[in-house]
Amino acid sequence: MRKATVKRTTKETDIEITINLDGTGKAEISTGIGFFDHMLEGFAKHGFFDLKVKVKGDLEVDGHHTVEDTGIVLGEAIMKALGDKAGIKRYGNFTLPMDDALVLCSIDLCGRPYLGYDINLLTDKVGDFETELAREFFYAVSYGAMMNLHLKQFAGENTHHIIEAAFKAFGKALDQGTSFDERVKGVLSTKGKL
Ligand SMILES: [Mn+2]
Repeated sequence: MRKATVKRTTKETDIEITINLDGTGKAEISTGIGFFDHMLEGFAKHGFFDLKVKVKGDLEVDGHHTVEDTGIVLGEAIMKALGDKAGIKRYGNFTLPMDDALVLCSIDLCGRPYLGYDINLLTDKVGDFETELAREFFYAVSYGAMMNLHLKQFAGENTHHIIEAAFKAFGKALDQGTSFDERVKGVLSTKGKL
């Protein structure tokens, strides 16, 4: 089982995340922001990850530190769980429809951080979640996990649907990139290291 726990405590947030990349989609999420919990549950369910996320953030300020730091710790947990990346497909790609929304997520577990984010959201908030934080989250994940992460929206009018399609597409793409291909000997890189 490729499983890892990462804890991180600052004056702004107190976070503990456990991820099992070879799980079943079981999630226990508590961030204090209902919509963000809903997004992480969708990510775990559709990526078949077991995910425990416990966050105490300074929500009396706003949701920024809570969402950004959860991204950092989730990214670090993904990288730790991946270990030496031997035998994995490395690349993952999924275009996910959700009613009006159509969002592509494409990843490379290459050891280099990069975020491409072409998502246009029409409302400032969904529930208690400030929608500009979606970008902060994915940026933090891409750095924490040292992965290339591209999100591109092809269609969508409903902000809840667009963000949810992005999180689920990320789950599907990460499931693909972290899964094994028996033809891969060592790591899938001409450099010999990922
Ligand atoms: Mn929903």
